[in-house]
Amino acid sequence: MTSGVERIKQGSLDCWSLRFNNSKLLIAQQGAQILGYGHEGGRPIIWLSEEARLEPGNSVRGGVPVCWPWFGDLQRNPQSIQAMHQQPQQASAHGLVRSIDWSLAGIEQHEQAACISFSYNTLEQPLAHWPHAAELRLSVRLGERLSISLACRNLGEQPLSFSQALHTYFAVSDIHTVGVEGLEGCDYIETLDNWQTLTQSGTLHFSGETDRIYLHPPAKLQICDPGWQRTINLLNRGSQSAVVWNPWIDKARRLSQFNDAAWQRMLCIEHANVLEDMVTLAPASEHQLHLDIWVDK
Ligand code: TA6
Repeated sequence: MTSGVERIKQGSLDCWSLRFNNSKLLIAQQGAQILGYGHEGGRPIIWLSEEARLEPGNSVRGGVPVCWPWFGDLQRNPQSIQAMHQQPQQASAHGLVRSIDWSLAGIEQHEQAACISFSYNTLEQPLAHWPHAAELRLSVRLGERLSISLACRNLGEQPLSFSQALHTYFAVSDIHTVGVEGLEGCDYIETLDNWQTLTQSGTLHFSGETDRIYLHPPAKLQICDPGWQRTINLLNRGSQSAVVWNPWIDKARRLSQFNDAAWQRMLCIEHANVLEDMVTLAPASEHQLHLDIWVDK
């Protein structure tokens, strides 16, 4: 068993390369954003746009963007989350921390894994128009599985309300042939059709733009990819909402850092706490969102 952690530059971003046996992972200090994960000589498990702009201050398309202290459009969030921001109408999508540097909190490598963690403390690095005291910690453990955890601690004297997501982009052989198992029977919000609530019947397959918020899905989901003869397993704790997104043809053309044909090779399954699953933390308390990812051949 060999593991290693090496600091590297990727584009203009300060990154770390983690290795464990034949697994490899790339993570950027900016946004504590995982930019890639896979096995040596194998196909990627986590997808990064071939047009990704790896430049400071720029959100990067792909990997695992951390969406916090809100997910999506702030004005689509519960009032208590909107009220945490001084100018909610001006706020950009997916929160404030995915395109700014976090602090390196720790590196560890041993026989069983290579680990790295980053923290973001709003008392030390204040966030524009969001004057609240909180500390985030993003921890990654690269072993036989990839384990990601996002912890948020309320450092203030008032309750802290937020929504969040690990906005994970997965690599797939062909979106037309992929199925997502585990969602059958789950209610979901169809954001592309008046945000109405519908119920998933059977395996989720894809035949058009898909942008759904699944409510109370099971802890384990699977991406079944017959083209690459693999199943990506996703096991989460701490999230009761999962966003499933593929832009398909037309939206792909409108997206930044996104090749017109890339929609066929990616799928987002985002473990989140959004809408009724938002988080409100009492002073000094902490919330943790964990995600384990591994592939069965
Ligand atoms: O998670 C789904 C989503 O909200 C989509 O609607 C799309 O906007 C995607 O996130 C990408 O958002 P971004 O701001 O990274 O381009």
